[in-house]
Amino acid sequence: MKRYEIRESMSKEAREKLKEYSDLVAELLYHRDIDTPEKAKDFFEFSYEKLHNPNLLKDIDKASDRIKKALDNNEKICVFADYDADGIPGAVIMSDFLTKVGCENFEIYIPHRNNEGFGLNKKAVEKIKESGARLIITVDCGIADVEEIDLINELGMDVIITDHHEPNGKDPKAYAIVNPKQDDCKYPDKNLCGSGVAFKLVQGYLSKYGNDIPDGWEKNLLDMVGIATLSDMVPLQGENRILAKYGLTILQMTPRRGLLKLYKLYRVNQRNITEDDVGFTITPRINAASRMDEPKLAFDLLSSKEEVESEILAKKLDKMNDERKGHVAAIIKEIKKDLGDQEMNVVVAGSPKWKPSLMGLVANSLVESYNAPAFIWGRGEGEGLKGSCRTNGLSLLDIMNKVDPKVIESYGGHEGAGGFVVKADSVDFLKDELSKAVEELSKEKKENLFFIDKQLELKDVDERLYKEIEALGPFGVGNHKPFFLFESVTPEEIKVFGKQKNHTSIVFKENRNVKTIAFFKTPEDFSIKIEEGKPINLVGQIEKSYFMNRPELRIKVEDLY
Ligand SMILES: [Mn+2]
Repeated sequence: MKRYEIRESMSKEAREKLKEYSDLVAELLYHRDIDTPEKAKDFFEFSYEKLHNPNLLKDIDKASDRIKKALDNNEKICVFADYDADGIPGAVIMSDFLTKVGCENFEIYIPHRNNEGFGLNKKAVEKIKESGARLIITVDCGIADVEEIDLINELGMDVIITDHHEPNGKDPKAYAIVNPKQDDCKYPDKNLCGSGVAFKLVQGYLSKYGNDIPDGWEKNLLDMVGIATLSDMVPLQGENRILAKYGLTILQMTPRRGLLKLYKLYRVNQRNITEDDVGFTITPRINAASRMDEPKLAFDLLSSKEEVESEILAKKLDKMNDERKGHVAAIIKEIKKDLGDQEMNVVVAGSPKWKPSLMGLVANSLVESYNAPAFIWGRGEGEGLKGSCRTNGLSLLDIMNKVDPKVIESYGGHEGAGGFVVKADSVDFLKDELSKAVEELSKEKKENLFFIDKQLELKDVDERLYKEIEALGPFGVGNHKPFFLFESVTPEEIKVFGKQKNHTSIVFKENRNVKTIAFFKTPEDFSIKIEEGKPINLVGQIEKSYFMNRPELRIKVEDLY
């Protein structure tokens, strides 16, 4: 079971500084390190003008000049974009931009997730050369691809890298590198996602060469920047907070046919689209395309200008997403059958028959089921067995760092989500190695605490309270949706619902107006037995659903204990 702790309340002095806000808002701000009236004012002010000048980015001028030259000489341009829900919207941004500035001679290249993998690769570079391109513009990748970039130069092409990944000491010989994370880049905000950087290049280009383009035209692209910013897990602070907010605003009025089809298919309420609609509905569908071996499909859908075509593409993507779910569910079932319900400190499973692109989703689910880090591998093209890992406590990088490099050949990622490559002849040692590493680290590690933002009374949950909370959004990484504790509340009615009877709804005696919902959980899935009439503690988030056009205030359960 998790251990919960309520964040300490504010001192009198701290409260005094934020006196123009309610107790709740002041406390939520304070725990986000927003502790002065100036910072609070800044936090609540969303103005497009607050975005930094794109010309502060290193090489932006050089990049713009090179694009201009390509347009003037009618050189073919290839946009090479990553296949995920950051790269794909970025490709749409570049495609819209090039079209707008009158370029017809360009192509979009999105690599195959399983066969080509992340970033540039030499075969792709050769193909791009054969297609007649003279200039390559990367989106959301490229900063680490030193050898591929040498090849691009050898083949007589130029490359502009736009990326937001850590440069990790390598120094690719690109024509221009636009990446705020470069040491010598003075750009004040280092946290943009890949699409954010691509958008900045567009802004920079238009500020120099965009005289014929209507002022502010680029704001139309913010729906794509918004999706990418919310999908790519970049902190929603500073510029990203504004981009996410404007992104949602543009998503509310986007004319993109592909998006409208997705909204319709999944009953997303366009006028009230939220960050959760993006995260739970749009992002997984964009990712489904590459996971199921058709990365271009998501790009085609988002950039489609045709009514009939977009309808067909949306249905295809929907089918593909269902297939993806089916594959993932089958793999999870297979693993669970194999492992049974024994206790284990790490879940390890794999098969050369599984697509590496699905392993992250499988690992996610197994972390939940076994309450332990999960390492799941499959095989793509080539020799290596590629896997994904997820965790709920220990840092994955710490774990993999302890494993013999003869077993885990290479790895990358963050504390909570990563990827790794295993040598086929040492895969039998993987489980023991990981288990040993986890055991050692668990000894060193202190207990994992889960912080609750504030304790509330159920009777206080109403529209007014929701409005206060909502004003702090958009929520996501770096600005989480607040968790509240409702202590000793009494279930009056417990129901399971949904086609597969796998969700639970509870009405509590203390506030019958607000429904409490636990998705993908039945009453048996909680660590305690829940019964009508027996008081329990509820940890949850207050939100509003617009499903089927029926606004409904509700509490989403995080845990019952
Ligand atoms: Mn990215």
